[in-house]
Amino acid sequence: MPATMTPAPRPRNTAFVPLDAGWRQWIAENRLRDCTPESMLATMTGAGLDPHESRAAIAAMEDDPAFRAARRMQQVQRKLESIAGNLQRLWQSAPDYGTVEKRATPSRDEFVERYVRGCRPVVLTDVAEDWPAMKRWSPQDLQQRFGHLMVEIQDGRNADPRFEENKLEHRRTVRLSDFVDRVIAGGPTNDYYMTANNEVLRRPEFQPLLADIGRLPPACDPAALAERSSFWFGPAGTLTPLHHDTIMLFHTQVVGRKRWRFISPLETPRLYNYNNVFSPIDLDRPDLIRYPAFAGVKVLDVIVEPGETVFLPLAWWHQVSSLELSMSFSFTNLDVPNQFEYRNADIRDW
Ligand SMILES: O=C(O)CCC(=O)C(=O)O
Repeated sequence: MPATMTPAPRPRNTAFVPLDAGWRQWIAENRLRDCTPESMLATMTGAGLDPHESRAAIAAMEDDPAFRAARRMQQVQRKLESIAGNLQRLWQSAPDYGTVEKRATPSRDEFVERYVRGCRPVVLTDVAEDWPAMKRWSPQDLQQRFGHLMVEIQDGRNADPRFEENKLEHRRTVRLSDFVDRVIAGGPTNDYYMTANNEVLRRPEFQPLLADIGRLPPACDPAALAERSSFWFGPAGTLTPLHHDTIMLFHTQVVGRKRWRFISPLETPRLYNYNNVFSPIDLDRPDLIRYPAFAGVKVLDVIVEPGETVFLPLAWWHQVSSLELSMSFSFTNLDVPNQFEYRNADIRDW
C-alpha cells in the first residue's frame, strides 16, 4: 500500500537514469511510515522503474545521513504517540465515553472544567431557544431579506473526491435568491453548499442575521461574535469530510438536522493525517485495507436537532452530514485560550 502519492511514472524501455529526488523522497517517507521494502518495490516497478535500481535505492536509504536524522526525530513522535494512545485508552475506559451528552447549559465553571479543559464534546439543548433566528430563519426568509445579494458558495463538489481539500477551486459567486431556488428545487445533494467560507457575516448588508442571535453559551465573548461567526446553508445530503479545526467552536442548528461524528484528537496517529487538517478516511465506508490503523478507532455519533448547539473541543475530528435542508450558525468567540499552532508554513502537504 503506497502511503503517499507516487511521482510521475517513468516511460518503459527508456535508458537508465538515476532515481530522481521525487522518488527518493517517496522512499524516505514510506519507509518512515513503515511500508515494507517489498510493497514499495512492487509500487516502483509497477510505475516502470528498474527493479534492481529500485531495490538498491530502498536499501541505500537506510544509510543516508538525512534519513537517519529523520529516524531520530521520529522517535520523539513515537513517544508522543504512545502517550496519546495510553491517554486515549484511559478516556475510553470511562463508561460514558461513547455517548455525546445532550444537556441544558451548565454554569460557566462547570462548562469550562468538564467540556473545555476536559476536552469533551457536548450538545447544549437550550442555548438557542429564545433566539429570534429560531422563529425567523427559513429559505424563504433568506430570499426575501437577502436574495438580491451576491454570495460565495461551494459548487461542483460531486465531480471532485477531494472537494474539501480543494475548496478554493470550488468557490463560485452567485445571487443568493438563485441559490435558494436551487437548494429547494434540487433535493438532496452534496454538489453545492454555502459553507463558513462565505464570510457574509462580515458584510454590513447581512448584519440583520446577526441580530437574530440571542444568548450565547458560557465562556463566549459577545463583542467578538461578529468577527468570529459563520453562516451555513445547504440542501439535505451535504457532507463535510473528516477533519479537525485549529480552534474550538460552537455550531447551532437553526433549521434541519445534522449528523455529527467525532473522533478524539488522541487518535490522530491512526487517521492518516498527511495533508493539513484532513483525514482521507470516510466514516461511511472506511477502507481498512488502505488504512488498517483505523480499525477499532472509536467514533462518537450524534444527531443534532434544530435549536441544539454542538460544542467542539480543541482538535476533535469530525465528519458532518446534513439530514435535511439546513441552516446553521457557528461561532469561535470563546474567551479562553483557543488556538493551537502546529503548522510550518513552508510545508503545505505533510
Ligand atoms: O456543518 C457542516 O457541514 C460542517 C461543520 C464543521 O465542520 C465545522 O464547523 O467545523
